[in-house]
Amino acid sequence: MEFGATLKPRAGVPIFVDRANIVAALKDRVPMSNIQDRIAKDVAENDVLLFMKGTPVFPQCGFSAAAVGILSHLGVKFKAVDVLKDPEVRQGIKEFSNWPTIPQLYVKGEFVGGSDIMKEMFEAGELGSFLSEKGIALESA
Ligand SMILES: N[C@@H](CCC(=O)N[C@@H](CS)C(=O)NCC(=O)O)C(=O)O
Repeated sequence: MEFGATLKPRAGVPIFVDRANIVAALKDRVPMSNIQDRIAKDVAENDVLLFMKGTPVFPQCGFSAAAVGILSHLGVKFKAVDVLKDPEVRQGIKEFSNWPTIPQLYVKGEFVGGSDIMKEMFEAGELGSFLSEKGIALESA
């Protein structure tokens, strides 16, 4: 049977089989991609990506606030993902990196660490140079 065909079921009521309606109906039942694929895509598409709780303007956790503070101090443009908006992302990101906590910083597809690692690198002057080596622009530099 071809999409767009008109069926005549026994009751005699024609049913129009429309591809768009079938896709829309299936979308709710079949995930377009799993959470790991979604995370991998986001990590691949954003040079500096921070998974955090809350937003850069309203962080919902001190560790996330510290991560944002460090990146902002360095003048790094970054994309933030609020894991509190989606429990699947909150769990999925831990499995993606095999790291149990949030925040999580990714640079050019590479997992860098959480807020403690960011703080240590920043205090040692290593985070700025790491970002520069990766080709990330630092507005404060
Ligand atoms: N030592 C961690 C601190 C982060 C942390 O402990 N995060 C906790 C509380 S915000 C967490 O993500 N817990 C798991 C969860 O809430 O899903 C780091 O360096 O980032």
